[in-house]
Amino acid sequence: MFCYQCQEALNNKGCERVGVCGKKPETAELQDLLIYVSKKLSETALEATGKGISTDTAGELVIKGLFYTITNTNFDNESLKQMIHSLCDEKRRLMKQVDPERAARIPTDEEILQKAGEVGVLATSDEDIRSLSELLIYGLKGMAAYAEHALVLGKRSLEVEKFMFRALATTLDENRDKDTMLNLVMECGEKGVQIMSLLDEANTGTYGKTEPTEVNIGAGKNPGILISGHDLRDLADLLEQTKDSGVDVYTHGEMLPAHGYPFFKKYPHLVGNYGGSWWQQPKEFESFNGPILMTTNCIVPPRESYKSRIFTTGVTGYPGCEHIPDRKGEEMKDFAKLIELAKKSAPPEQLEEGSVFTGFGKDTLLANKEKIIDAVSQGLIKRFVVMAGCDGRMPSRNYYTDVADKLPDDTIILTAGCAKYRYNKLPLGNIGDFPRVLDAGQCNDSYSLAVLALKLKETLDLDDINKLPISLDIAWYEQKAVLVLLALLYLGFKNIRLGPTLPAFLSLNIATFLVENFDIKPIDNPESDINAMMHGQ
Ligand code: SF4
Ligand code: SF3
Repeated sequence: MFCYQCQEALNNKGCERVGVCGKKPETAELQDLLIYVSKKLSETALEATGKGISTDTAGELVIKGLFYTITNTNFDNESLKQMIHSLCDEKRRLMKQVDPERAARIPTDEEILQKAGEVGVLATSDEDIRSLSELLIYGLKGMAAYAEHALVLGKRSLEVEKFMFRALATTLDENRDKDTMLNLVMECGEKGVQIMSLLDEANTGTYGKTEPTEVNIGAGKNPGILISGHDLRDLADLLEQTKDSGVDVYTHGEMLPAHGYPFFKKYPHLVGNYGGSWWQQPKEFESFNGPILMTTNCIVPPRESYKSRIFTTGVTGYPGCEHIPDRKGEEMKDFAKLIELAKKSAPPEQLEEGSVFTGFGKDTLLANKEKIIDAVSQGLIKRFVVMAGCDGRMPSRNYYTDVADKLPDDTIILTAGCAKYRYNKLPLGNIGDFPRVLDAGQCNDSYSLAVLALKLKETLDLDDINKLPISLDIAWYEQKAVLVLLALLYLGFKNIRLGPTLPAFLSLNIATFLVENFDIKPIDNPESDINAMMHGQ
């Protein structure tokens, strides 16, 4: 195996024997194969779109296939194989319509499975082409995740899907050059903005515009179900089925921002958020005592002591954990097994008490735009620091806690994604009506922060977004953060600090290109970075 797609890649080079995330070699090779068949299906889908043949199913399968391979999403070889079969079947079905003769020559699934181990990252020998291809593929994985969430809520963009087909198909072209790949990487950022905007529309259209909300982080006396990941529709189904059951529902990790949507406030048994970010699962899932539903990444390989309480659903999978099947049409998913188990479980052990704030999505931010501009012109707010992205288990991520803690009192931290858990429980106080940490939501809601910046630029009549008093200090871990980064670059943001380490998949030349053209920089120590950011550097 060889994998270097996340920030934990061993020695910041790559995992070769087993993943730091716990991914085994066979799983890694099946994931590589799933990417490969996604590329092969994309080639055919691209031809099909040229002939006016519907690619709706191919689009859905490529989206799901890529999402399966995001770090900490699916560790289950059987479901990976199933997905590979589904993509191969769809390729045959589409090719029969495109060109029946070529359809007859498509290898069998058995022949394709034998390619596992041959089609991974290292199959591309030129280091810079490999680097750009993987940068593109990881961006596409992030795009697939957001497209999948939008699809669940009935929204899709055929334009984005067509781009995914074209980009994936290009990575199969042995003659692809650096310029072609660079252009696709930039276009990936553009389509990233589109897909995050579509997801925002899907989320706010279905569950209402987010509003500032205080979320309890303590534990109650009833047994509970913990729901983790990013899928809001799973939360809606779960809340409906647990109504009046005596079982409380707690959000975990990236589900915390759900509390900001008006729709979920009608459920009094959605009582709070339990625990911190994904990597603290072993300790926190142990003490939760009740069933836990993983709707998307991030799954940490569970300990035997609580494994029987973990349920996967959607794109997630873990061998030995029960998988809740997809909903049929407009029906709800059936969470009866979790509810039954919850009723027999002890209530969660209290880990902490107090509350955190969320719900500062684009609608709240834009509604407060004039107030924000006033606070800046009166000198009450000197600078905004965007600390969006992911959390992770490396101790070097204490940097983000230190930066939040040491930033001057006249700064506001804008956040989205699970990076917030490094500082959202610190007593950082308020500036006027605003808490000093404004949480826009999940990682995809970084879009809200970008929209705020674009609107401020417009209102203040600036010719460059980088003239705003905003600094970006982004934390990354998995591939959705790669898409968010590409989207920010597309929107013209420069001078982004990226940590805790620069990606292992950037070759020296590509890293140099990004540094020279976009002023991307690694993080340094909190004091010097704060000093530089306060001077707009
Ligand atoms: Fe290693 Fe990250 Fe790949 Fe897991 S996802 S194998 S930790 S690089
Ligand atoms: Fe977190 Fe996994 Fe990235 Fe959605 S839940 S931000 S790491």
